[in-house]
Amino acid sequence: MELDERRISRVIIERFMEKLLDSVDLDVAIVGGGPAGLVAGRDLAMRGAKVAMFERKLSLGGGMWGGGMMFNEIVVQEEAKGILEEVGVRTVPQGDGYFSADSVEAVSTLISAATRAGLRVFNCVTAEDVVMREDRVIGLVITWTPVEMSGLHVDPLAIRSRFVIDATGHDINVVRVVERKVPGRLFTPTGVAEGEKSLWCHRAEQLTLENTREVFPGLYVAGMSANATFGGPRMGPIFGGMLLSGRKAASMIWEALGGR
Ligand code: 48F
Repeated sequence: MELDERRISRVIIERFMEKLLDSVDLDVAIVGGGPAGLVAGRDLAMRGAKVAMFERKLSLGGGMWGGGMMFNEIVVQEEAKGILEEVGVRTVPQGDGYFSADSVEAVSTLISAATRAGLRVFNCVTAEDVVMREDRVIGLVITWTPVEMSGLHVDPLAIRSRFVIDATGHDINVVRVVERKVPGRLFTPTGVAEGEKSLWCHRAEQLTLENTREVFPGLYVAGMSANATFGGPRMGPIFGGMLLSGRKAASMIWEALGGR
């Protein structure tokens, strides 16, 4: 068989367009492909939700690749290790309820599990705004990250989604947009994002889970985003809270979708 460059291009273009066209109308749009977004995406896809993830970088995984200070090992606590193990990540007991995992194995396996469950992924795509109707988030405004980076004057595209998850980590990029556009209306005590507090590992892990919830009609926060929105502390390179938060966001949204 003689390879034909045109055929290769056609396959790529057609397959990508199919994916993109089928993602213009979603049950759930997840912004950010770190550990929280990946677990939420896998859980929702496993249940049968139509769910897509938009990640601004070329690779998914967010802050998990680098372990702690580029030592590529992560720590999880007893309650969360099951999430790693159920996708096939090997964990190593370290005594007293601490478990470690290789961060590269953890990220690559979570990505694989999420995509194989049916999560559609659009990498190199930045969510720059939300679509809003009568005070409810009903979708995302997306653009290619290189367009955003280069400052080209190109209009974005919009997609609809019944729910959006801000899993953008410390930056809470989606929450910040909503805060700017409808000031004082977030479901936080002050109506605005409280901002993340300095490191307190134990409290942060508890609060990440508690803070995983709807922050504006149609918009949920998961992972570090939850603490940055509701004023919880950061936790450093322990990742159990991220995994459990992604799972909680998926369960809440699945219920809000009617659990079908
Ligand atoms: O930061 P990130 O890994 O978020 P997470 O899932 O996990 C946090 C931990 O990694 C770590 C921690 C635990 O110890 O505190 O920081 O809560 O992943 C967030 C992802 O969102 C992407 C970003 O590139 C990263 O991969 N992202 C941020 N803003 C946008 C975005 C945006 N506007 N559009 C698309 N992706």
